[in-house]
Amino acid sequence: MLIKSIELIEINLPLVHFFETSFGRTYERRIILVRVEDADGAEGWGEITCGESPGYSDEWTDSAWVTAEKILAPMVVGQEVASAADVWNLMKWARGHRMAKSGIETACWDLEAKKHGVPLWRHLGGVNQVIECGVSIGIQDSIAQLLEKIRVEVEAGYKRIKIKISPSWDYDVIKAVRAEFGDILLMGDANSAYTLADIDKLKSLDEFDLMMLEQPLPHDDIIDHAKLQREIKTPICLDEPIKSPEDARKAIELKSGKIINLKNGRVGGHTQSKMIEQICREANMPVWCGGMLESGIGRAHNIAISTLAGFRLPGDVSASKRYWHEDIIEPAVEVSSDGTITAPESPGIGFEVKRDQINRVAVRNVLIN
Ligand code: OSB
Ligand code: MG
Repeated sequence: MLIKSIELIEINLPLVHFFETSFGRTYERRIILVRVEDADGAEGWGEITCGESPGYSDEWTDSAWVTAEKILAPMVVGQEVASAADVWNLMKWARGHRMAKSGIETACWDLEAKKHGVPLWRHLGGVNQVIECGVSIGIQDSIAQLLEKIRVEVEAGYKRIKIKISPSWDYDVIKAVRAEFGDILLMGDANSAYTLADIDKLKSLDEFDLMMLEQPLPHDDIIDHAKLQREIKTPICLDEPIKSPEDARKAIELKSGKIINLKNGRVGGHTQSKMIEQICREANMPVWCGGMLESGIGRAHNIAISTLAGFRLPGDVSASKRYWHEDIIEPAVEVSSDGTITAPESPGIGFEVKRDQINRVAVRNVLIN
């Protein structure tokens, strides 16, 4: 493929319900979409999944925009690539900025799958066309509000419930959820809100039989997590610190946790995700697909990667309507009453991109050619 141009489009989409984590609350997403076009006029779509502020990772909308426009897109435009798997290497010289890279890289995978006329999930080597879905529920204004949110999702059929926790929203909250919903598959995600000094509090959560505790300790740590894992029964799931296949290898070697939440954006795209999936599968470490409050385009890429064999637990991949009044793809992502999504059979991401709707919510765009 000869990559002829890359278009970046920022869209602003208000969330149906605010989303709060231990690092802050979001009401509206500022999402960068990536459209790549090759010399034959074929197109592919990707999404840069960073947040509006550098709370989860050091990338955020404005930093990713300028990096993609000035540094990364020029490394790819005008290049002839034998396959989408080589696009990562074109941008490798630049350190970091994995979410910006992922937006471009995943768009090239969509483009390539469309040119071959195959669904992206098969092109990536996926084996499970039907994927299991969970939900991630943010910190709410009250426990009653949280219980109501959980009820809606349990009744919708989702396979597991993840709640965001923090030192001021943990023990009593989880206790109330267990009292109300019994032995549902339940987990907590702290987004790095604790340190080893909180070990007694974290130990006390063992009584709730959580499926896992996601990222309790600092965002860049895999050493203290290993210490903590030796002290608690609940399996630790790593999110923020696993940015590369090497990080995954080291976390496995150190026994920093027992599960990895794998996100295309955080690791730099499908090629890196595939490498991490393989390392984890060979080490018998389950992975599952995390989410970044994506629009339909990022969501479609998450569905595709979730079909790989190593994705053995329900992911944070859920229906469009939980996030958006109107998604930018057609059809919107829907979850069946048994809590699953069936990856589509049509070529590429398998959903139609609604360019008119994108134009209505776009606030800026730029073409690099
Ligand atoms: O830690 O997994 C996380 C959203 C934004 C930033 C970080 C995280 C999340 C989620 C939401 O948990 C998952 C989703 O529903 O997209
Ligand atoms: Mg997380």
